[in-house]
Amino acid sequence: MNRIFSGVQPTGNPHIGNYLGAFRNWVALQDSYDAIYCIVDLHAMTIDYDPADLEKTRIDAAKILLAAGVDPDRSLLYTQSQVPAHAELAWILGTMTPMGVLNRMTQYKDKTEAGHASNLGLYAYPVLMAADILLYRANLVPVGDDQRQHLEMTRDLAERFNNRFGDIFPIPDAYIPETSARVMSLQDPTAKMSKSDVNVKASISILDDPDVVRKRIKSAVTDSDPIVRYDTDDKPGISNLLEIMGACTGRSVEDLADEYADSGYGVFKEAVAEALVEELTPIREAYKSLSNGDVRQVLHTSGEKGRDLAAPLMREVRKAVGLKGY
Ligand code: AQP
Repeated sequence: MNRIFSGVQPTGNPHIGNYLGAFRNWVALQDSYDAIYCIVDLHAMTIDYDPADLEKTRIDAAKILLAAGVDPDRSLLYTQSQVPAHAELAWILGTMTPMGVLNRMTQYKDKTEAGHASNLGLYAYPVLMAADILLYRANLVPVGDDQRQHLEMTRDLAERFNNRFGDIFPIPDAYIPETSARVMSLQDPTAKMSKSDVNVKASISILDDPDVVRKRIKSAVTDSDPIVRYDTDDKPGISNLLEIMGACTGRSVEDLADEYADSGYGVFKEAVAEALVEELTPIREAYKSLSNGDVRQVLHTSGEKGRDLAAPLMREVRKAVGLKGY
């Protein structure tokens, strides 16, 4: 069976962008792939954080994934720091990453411009992400559109490594969904929805109550032309809502735009909110039924399996780069 790998940062409340762009596909792909999902806590340390919060956000992220349908009997779900080989492989890959390649990565620029302190970890974030993926010889990486550039770099690093040291890594493909690959902020539909957005009205958390979901959709920024139409350039707010509703109902944005074209924004927004409430309610209910103890047990068991899976690959890598053990 081919393998998939993907990760989420425990940096706050996961939002509907994370769910529609990534988590939902993680759940669906478990049927046909050997799946490894990771709470990437080493990545979360690249921006300012409180150590006391990290435990809560790690458990919460794992609990949300289990509630959304990640099945620990079929997939691994653990935290990145449980498998030290992620960091070791990142170092080795870092030694063959040209500075020019890292300078072109937009995430570092975006984060530092948004006020996050610059540090080596944040700058080298894409190298650690490449290590996460390559460590398990993943063939496919289901992610949102914002990770496209990092995936390209991962492919490039795998090729560089293979060319120099022998064919060790498969070249992984990105799996980016056709709709909702970039769910936009509800307050600025030209920017992606993000956990780190300080404006609470900009996003909807996966665990938000139905009333909060309805309020957020009602206050979503749109435009003054009352026609519901899919046009990401002229009507980014309405297009974003159409994509959200399309992802929740399985209907195309064109079909939805036809149905709601003349119904007015109020009626359309109510329909979007109800579709979202229907999609999120089972996850919220399942989340409530899981205990922190259950989640820790899953992480513990999966972490052990992750270390066992990574060990033979790291032996091969060390030997290939000239670090054979004694
Ligand atoms: N808006 C989004 N639309 C679709 N997919 C998204 N993803 C993230 N945002 C969207 C995908 O979710 C997975 C986990 O990503 P993450 O943990 O990096 O989430 P984030 O929301 O990007 O996190 P932060 O902490 O808020 O970071 P910034 O500030 O960079 O946005 C990934 O597959 C991602 O593609």
